[in-house]
Amino acid sequence: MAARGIIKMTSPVTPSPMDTSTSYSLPLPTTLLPLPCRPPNAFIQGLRSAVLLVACEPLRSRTLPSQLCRRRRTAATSVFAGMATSCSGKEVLPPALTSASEPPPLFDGTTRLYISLTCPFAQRVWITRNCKGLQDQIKLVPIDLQDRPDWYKEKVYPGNKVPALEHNGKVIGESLDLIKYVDSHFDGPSLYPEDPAKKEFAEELLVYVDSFTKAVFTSLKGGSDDEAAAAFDQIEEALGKFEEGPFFIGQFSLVDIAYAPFIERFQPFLLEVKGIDITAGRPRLAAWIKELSKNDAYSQTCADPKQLVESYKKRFASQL
Ligand SMILES: N[C@@H](CCC(=O)N[C@@H](CS)C(=O)NCC(=O)O)C(=O)O
Repeated sequence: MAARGIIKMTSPVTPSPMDTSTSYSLPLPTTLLPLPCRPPNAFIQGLRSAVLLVACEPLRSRTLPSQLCRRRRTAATSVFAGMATSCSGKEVLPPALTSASEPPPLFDGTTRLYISLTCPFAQRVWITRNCKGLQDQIKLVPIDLQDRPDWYKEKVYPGNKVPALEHNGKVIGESLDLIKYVDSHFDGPSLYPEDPAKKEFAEELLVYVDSFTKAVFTSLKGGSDDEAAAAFDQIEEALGKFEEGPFFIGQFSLVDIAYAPFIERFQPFLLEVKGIDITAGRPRLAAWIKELSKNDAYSQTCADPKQLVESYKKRFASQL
């Protein structure tokens, strides 16, 4: 572990069960639409606005090129500075594919990222793709996990989970491997530190993330709240390692991406259901969440917090 011994390592865990909330879908092509600045986590609201804007076709065609340019400029400069201030359009996604859907033309040279719109693991890779400005190079293919097409397991990914990435004639899975893969195999700003001390700490935090989520899930499944509190305390401590903050290794990186989708879910659920404010007494975590919410690459992927809470209520109903 780190020189300061921030993270206590525990044994690796098995993957968390899938997020069972409903997938969102819109019968629209993948494209970027101009939208005004919106508060983070307004996914549903954003989709509604997107539908309205589709009706405004002239506005869309007039504004689209500059939106794309802004993304590319951001990607070519600094993720942290660029993403934190960017307020570009919301990407409208194609409908989730179901058992009734035909497979896409597999291995035709298109790079496809298979996701579920409610899966935190898939969200990691989706954020990475957005941060690197790869919206045009990596096509998102949402899958309806509740009504999964047979061809997904048979022809795409035998692991039958999301995320999976179809690239260069092969398909690979596992979100933590994939965020590194996307970072190192595609253009765009590097999301991994070169500085050896930061790199070492980043590795430790990427190993720790499963233990962190396991500790919180254990408490959600009826375990003691202390276990989750200790896990959040470790995050608070880790966020203090590099003073330039507010991100784990100072600058926004894959580490933030690995934790963000889970904290996005834990925070509103713990607040609503257990009355626990995870940011109370944890100013660095509060600052991290605040700064992250300004990151357009991330907020593009956020789900409606109310829907996330409802999904977790169903999932942990027997423990509530
Ligand atoms: N360890 C995997 C976990 C992926 C995962 O569990 N994905 C869920 C959705 S959130 C899934 O596809 N579940 C389908 C299933 O288990 O059948 C990763 O990090 O990518």
